[in-house]
Amino acid sequence: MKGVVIKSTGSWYIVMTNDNKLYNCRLKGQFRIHGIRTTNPVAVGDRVEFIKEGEEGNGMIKAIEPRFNYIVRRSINLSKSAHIIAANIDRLYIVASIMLPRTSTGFIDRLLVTAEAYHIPAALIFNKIDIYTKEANERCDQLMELYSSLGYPSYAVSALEGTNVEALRLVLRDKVNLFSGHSGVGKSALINTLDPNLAIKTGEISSYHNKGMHTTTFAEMHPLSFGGFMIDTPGIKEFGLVHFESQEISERFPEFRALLPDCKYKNCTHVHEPSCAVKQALDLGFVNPERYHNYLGLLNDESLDAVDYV
Ligand SMILES: Nc1nc2c(ncn2[C@@H]2O[C@H](COP(=O)(O)OP(=O)(O)OP(=O)(O)O)[C@@H](O)[C@H]2O)c(=O)[nH]1
Ligand SMILES: [Mg+2]
Ligand SMILES: [Zn+2]
Repeated sequence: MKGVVIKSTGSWYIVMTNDNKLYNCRLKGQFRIHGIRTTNPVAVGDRVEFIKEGEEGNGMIKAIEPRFNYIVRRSINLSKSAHIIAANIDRLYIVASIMLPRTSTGFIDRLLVTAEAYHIPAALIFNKIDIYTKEANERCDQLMELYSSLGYPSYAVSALEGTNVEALRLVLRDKVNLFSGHSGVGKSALINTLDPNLAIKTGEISSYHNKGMHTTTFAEMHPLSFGGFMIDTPGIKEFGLVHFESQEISERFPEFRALLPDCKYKNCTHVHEPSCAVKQALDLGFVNPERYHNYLGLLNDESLDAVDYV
């Protein structure tokens, strides 16, 4: 039998087959995934082979199919082991907000670099447009234009009022989608609005900190009634774990990657080198100054190198 892992509850995994049947499965023996040591051998999104065993609806996982991508929570460098959040993701959506809580472009860019590093196509969703002021709306338009131009599809929605949710349904349909972002931006609420059959728990925004309360505590994959899956994840706190080499960071900025062949030095870091095409483009206004600023931040501050899901 074959299926996809939609939930992990410690030593049990809920596996869904093609005909939408659910099985409670255990793992057989030790699993080693090539290349990385993981605290969890099987993650949400993994496609597995299992056999029925024991009571009706129970099974035993025999094999995990090779992943085409995955996203991890722990640094491989620092702790020597990683927690896999999810595997086989068609698109990672960074759910952001201009207000309550505000998402910085520094945070967005760090997450985009991470998605690029794990070879996961990324997109942006600005939620809560129902509460935006005129200035917030302008900022939202500006960021949507910036990120779309870089190849990251961008959407502005309201989970509360359902604005532009239908357009989002069309792109999510029949795909494995992962929502990521700060606590309180409305990841779970948006999934509930997208598919009213779901009733995922949502939280309040702390009135003191204007931040979410970390309501979702583990990644779970929800089958969508209109086809495909939505992986809801816990809100991210910023701090550095995954280390990227300078060269790797510049490769993860698509607009810099495109300009590198025009830099004088093939290993140009676009900081101090003469005849740098990125700095020239920046002076001419073709490279966004905020992106360049965030790039320098990533190069200089290792504590900002990546993100952790807490
Ligand atoms: N005004 C407004 N509030 C929203 C919207 N979407 C979500 N909220 C509210 O924001 C709060 C947080 O929503 P959640 O869905 O729990 O946020 P989350 O991103 O899942 O947070 P974590 O699970 O903690 O990571 C709730 O009080 C929601 O009602 C929206 O479009 N507009
Ligand atoms: Mg949530
Ligand atoms: Zn350069």
